[in-house]
Amino acid sequence: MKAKNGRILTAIVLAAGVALLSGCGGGNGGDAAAPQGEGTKIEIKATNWDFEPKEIRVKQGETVTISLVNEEGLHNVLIKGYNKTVEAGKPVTFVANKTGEFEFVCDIMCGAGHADMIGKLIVE
Ligand SMILES: [Cu+2]
Repeated sequence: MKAKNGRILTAIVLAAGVALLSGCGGGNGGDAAAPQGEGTKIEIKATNWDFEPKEIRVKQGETVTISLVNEEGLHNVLIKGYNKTVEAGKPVTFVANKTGEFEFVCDIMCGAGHADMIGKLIVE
């Protein structure tokens, strides 16, 4: 009788242990659109009043990290269609999941040539 009770107790302890382990491991599904790491790094340099490069080409599904360096003046980069705003010193990482051509512009009133600051993100 004693031995049988002991075995039941062992079974309960084991079951509890398994439940605890499986509870810890799961739930790591993740969002398919969430970027994995930094991906392709692209640095845009802004001057009065231009971007360099003005054209960026990436592949659909590619993870890209876009950063901005203001070499002259105060600018940012707004990528239309992706709705991403990159400020100097604050890189933005996203998955280029939509194909097409997306204009990027300066979204800070930076002076006379503000409207000329236009570039293109091409996702193919
Ligand atoms: Cu501007």
